[in-house]
Amino acid sequence: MVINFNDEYILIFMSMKATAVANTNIALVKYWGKRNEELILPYNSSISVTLNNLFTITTVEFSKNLPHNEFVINNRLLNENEVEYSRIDNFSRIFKKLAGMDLNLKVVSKTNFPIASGLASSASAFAALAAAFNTALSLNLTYEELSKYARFGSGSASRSIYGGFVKWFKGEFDDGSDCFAKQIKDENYWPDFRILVCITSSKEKFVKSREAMHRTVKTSEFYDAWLQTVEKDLDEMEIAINNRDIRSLGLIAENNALKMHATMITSKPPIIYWNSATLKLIKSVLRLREEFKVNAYITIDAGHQVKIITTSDEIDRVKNYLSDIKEVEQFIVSSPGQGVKIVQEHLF
Ligand code: 2P0
Repeated sequence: MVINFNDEYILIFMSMKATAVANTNIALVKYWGKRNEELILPYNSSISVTLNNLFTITTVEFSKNLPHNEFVINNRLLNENEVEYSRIDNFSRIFKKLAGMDLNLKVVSKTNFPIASGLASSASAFAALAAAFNTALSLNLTYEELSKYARFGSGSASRSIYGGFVKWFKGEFDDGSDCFAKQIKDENYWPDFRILVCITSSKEKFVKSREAMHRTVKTSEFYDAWLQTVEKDLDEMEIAINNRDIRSLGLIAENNALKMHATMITSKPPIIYWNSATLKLIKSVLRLREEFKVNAYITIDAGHQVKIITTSDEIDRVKNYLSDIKEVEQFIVSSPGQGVKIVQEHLF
C-alpha cells in the first residue's frame, strides 16, 4: 500500500507513532576519523559488540496536531537553539523526506546510563530513533538501510542496529552508498563474553567525540600511523571472534584503543580524556593479567570510562580486585545484547 501523507483524512486517523529500544555498543576496533564529515563516512572500518543492558528507549510521533517540534531527552525539553535539537531535527528530515511528508514531531527518549561521558550514548540514541522513524512512517527499511541512515545521526549508531558482534564497513564510494554495518555473529554466539563497564565519573566529557575526531585527523602526526595499522587489527579481530579467543580479542582491542588515544593525546591542542581513576583501572587490569594471569583487557572510548573485556568465569575476580579503586562510581556487567527492536509500550 502506498500512503499519501498529504491526504488529510489519513493524517487525522493514522497513528504515526512508534517506540524503539536500542542497546549501545562498544567498539573492539575503533572508528576514529571521517573521510567525509557531512556524510559521516569513516576513514576506517570498525568492529563492535552490542551490549545487553545499556540502552535508549525512544518514542516518536508525527502529528498534524503538534504546533511545533518537541524533543524531550532524559526528562529535559530541548531548546531550539541547542545542538542536540538540530541534530534530531536534521536526522528526522531524512526520514520525512523518504516518507514524502513534513509534519511536526514529538520525541521522548530515555537512556539508562550516563550520556556524553564516553559510553556511546549517541549510538543507542540514533539507532533507536532510526528504528522508531522507520516504523512510525511505515518505511519498511531493511537492516542495512537502517544502518546506513542511522549513520547520519552518529557514526557508531550504524552498528547498534544489530545485536552481537558487528562490523561497520567504511565503504569505498564517495556517496556513502556502501557504508553500513553488518552482523558478524549474533548475541547468542558467545554467551561467556563479558564487558565490565567502570563509570569513573558521570560528568560530561570536555570535548565531544565529533570535535575530537576532527581535531585528531587535522592535527595529529600519529593519525596516518593509526590508519596504517587498523586493517590488520580488523582482520585479526574477526579471526579472534571466529575462534572465540578472548586473549587475542582482548589484546587487539586494548592495543587498538591505546593507539586511538595516542592520536588524541598528540593532537594540537591535546585531548586527554583520562582521569586518575581511568589510569588506576588501566594499571590494575595490566597487573591482574601479568601477575594473576586473569583474562582481562581494557578498552576506552572518547571519554574517561573504562570497559574491561573478560569472561563469565573471571568477572567476579576482576570486579573484586578493582573494587579497591574508590573513585569508581559504578560497575555495570554486560554481555552481548540484541539489536534494535520495536516495543508496544510508548513513553507518552
Ligand atoms: C567508536 N567512538 O568506534 C569510536 C571510538 C568513540 C571512540 O564512535 O561524529 O558519536 O557522531 O559519527 O559515533 C564516538 O563517536 O561520532 C565513536 P559521530 P560518534 O565507537
